[in-house]
Amino acid sequence: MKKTSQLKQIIQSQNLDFIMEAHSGLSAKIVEETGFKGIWASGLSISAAMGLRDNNEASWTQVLEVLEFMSDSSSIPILLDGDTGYGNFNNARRLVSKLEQRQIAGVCIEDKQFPKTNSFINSTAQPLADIDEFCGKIKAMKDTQLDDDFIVVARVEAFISGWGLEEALQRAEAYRRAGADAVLIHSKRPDLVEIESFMKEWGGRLPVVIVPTKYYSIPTKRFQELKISLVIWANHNLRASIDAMQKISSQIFKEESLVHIENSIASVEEVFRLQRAEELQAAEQKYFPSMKKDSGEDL
Ligand code: SPV
Ligand code: MG
Repeated sequence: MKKTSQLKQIIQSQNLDFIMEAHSGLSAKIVEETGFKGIWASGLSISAAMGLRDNNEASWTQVLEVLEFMSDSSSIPILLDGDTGYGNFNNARRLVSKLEQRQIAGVCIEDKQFPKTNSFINSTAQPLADIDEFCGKIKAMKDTQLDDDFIVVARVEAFISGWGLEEALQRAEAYRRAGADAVLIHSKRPDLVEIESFMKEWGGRLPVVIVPTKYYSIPTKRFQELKISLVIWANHNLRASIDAMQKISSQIFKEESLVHIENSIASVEEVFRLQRAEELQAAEQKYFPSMKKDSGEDL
């Protein structure tokens, strides 16, 4: 099945599904190997991995380049966190074309203004997009996609920006009418109050996607009961790797030795495995007959 159709099925199925954050070719591969059905190409994580802020400091083509590595190293669908679409309707529709060319299965855009700021930084100071303008963007994106199954998720930031249920519902309904395939309702509360109130009134008009970063303590069963379609574990590979890198750097710095760390980290062989080094060795035997089996480095 095409990656787009896989993502569409994940979002439209009655089951609660989960996609996991990745921010590089390597992390995308790890997410797939773990068993996840899909990948969240997180704007926060991709920018952080570049050493940048989540404020559109990375250009959209730099993000595309990372996506290309992610898409090449995995075979499950990728949903891009497309921020605000990197500009107006014209930039957003060009983004769709470029994503389709790279076999990215869908994109999520949020109703804020370019350049955006992460939803958990000074969130009430962040102006929302004009509803009509955002609807035009969704329409332009849906009109541009060549593959009918390419997914556009409309992310509602009303709760994040301090607005209430009425604003969230009005926006979600407008985005549904504009052609969005699903809505992402974002909340920064540690509880489910906003999500619950939205789900009650929404009544399943379109599949709903959530990002429980701030309400991490809520049991997943509650999301199922509310008939959420898709949960995004949005930044946990990035955060895990930051923690691991800080610890290992600090230990090696202090000990000026590798004696105590070698067995606590991935082996070099594991790096080679993830890079598919064996495939190249086999290809060399096939396409480069003069290559002696035992020449070169030991792998
Ligand atoms: C991201 O992963 O970049 C997101 C989700 O947009 S959040 O950071 O929760 O806003
Ligand atoms: Mg983001």
